[in-house]
Amino acid sequence: MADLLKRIESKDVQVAVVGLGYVGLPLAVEFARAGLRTVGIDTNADKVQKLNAGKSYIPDVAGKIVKELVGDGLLSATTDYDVLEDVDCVSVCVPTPLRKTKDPDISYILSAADEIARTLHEDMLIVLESTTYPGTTEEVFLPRISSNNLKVGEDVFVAFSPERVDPGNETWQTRNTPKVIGGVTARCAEAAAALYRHAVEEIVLVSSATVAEMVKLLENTFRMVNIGLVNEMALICDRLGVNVWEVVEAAATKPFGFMKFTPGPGLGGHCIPIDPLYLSWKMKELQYTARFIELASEINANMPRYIVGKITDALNTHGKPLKGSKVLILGAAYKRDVDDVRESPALDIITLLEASECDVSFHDPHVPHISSESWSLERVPDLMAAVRSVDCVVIVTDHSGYDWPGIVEHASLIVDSRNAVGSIASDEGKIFGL
Ligand code: SAJ
Repeated sequence: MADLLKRIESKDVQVAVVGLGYVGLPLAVEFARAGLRTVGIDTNADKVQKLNAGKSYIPDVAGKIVKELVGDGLLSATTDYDVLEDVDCVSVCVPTPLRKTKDPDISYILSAADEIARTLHEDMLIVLESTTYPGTTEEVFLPRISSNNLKVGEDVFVAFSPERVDPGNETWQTRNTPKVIGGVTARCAEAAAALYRHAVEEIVLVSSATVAEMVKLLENTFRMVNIGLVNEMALICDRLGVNVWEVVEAAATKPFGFMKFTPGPGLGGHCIPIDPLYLSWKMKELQYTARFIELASEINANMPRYIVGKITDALNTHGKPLKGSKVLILGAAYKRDVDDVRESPALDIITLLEASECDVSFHDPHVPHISSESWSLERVPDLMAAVRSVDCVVIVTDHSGYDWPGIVEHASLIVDSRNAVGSIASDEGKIFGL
């Protein structure tokens, strides 16, 4: 341990990051920028090739920095896990999706653990970053990587440190976002903290890996439940004939005891809709029902259907049935100014519209193509021509690149599931808000 700690502090270690996605690539870059020789491992040969060519494929990571670090020999990538035989510290940043049954899928964690087990050696630090249910690190990951002759806390060191990446956030990035770390033992935490101090400005040590796993789940459950609450307020305000956006904006003037969340077409991304379900799934094993999580998940999951109801009502005011009407969806990504469509409510809205034999098209400045099991769409090539030609324009994601005044002027009917148009247009009867 003393030797590893000394080598970490003097940067005389080889670091690896497994999983070069929106979490792993920024982390690998920060380790390399700190002067640590860092190798990224990913099963996607295309990502590996791009990184070794000095290119970034993650919008939040500047290609210029990747090029410099690769050129300086501080950063490289490979698909070959054998490199772990010469690696001292490895961070695991692989996806943790849900299965179709809504159960956790930790298969990526397990396959990374198997590769680490195969290459495990003395004085190795392993940090799991992937969001997962409480107990994974100590009950699943640790036994999977352990070997009989290497004792955790003495010969090998294991910790959990949740990723806190907010894609597209230009203020809070990997280096300046406080990093929570919980070790399987105190010495594990000490080793992980020594490593991460090179990459992040603030370390927050907690007493165990399970506490660290729970910290992340509280963070994301907090968001899911509050988004579910404000979406339910939207349903309530709709029945009262009150503008929910006006209510939210006015409530947000309270300088204490309130945090603003905004209603929307549903809950997208590969984190917020998913991570809390890891917790509710685990609690079922312990005969406990996490009711807030299940209720919020249900409300958020039903928002696309509510939006389709609004589209139906709007077309009805123009004497048009949903069937056969032309509807243009603006913004397919799951949130503003990103190119990611995972769990995007836009896909659910399109699926529902397609089921009603509506003629659906879409535009998104960041997304050229979208598909699901039953349909596949290319982005319309001429946005304003499409806006003029359709029966209804539906705003799902209000990307900052759109010319909202121009769209409002030329659209015959608009359903706004975000507040972009609401903040611009005053033309009653043409715009249906959430
Ligand atoms: N959304 C609303 N209303 C809101 C806020 C968000 O409808 O008031 C929707 C968004 O449109 C999006 C979804 O919820 O579809 C998720 O939004 P998000 O802002 O949480 O976006 P993510 O999932 O990219 O990023 C989050 C991080 N976001 C913030 O902290 C602001 C954070 O929760 C996690 O660090 C990250 O996921 C993660 O990786 O867990």
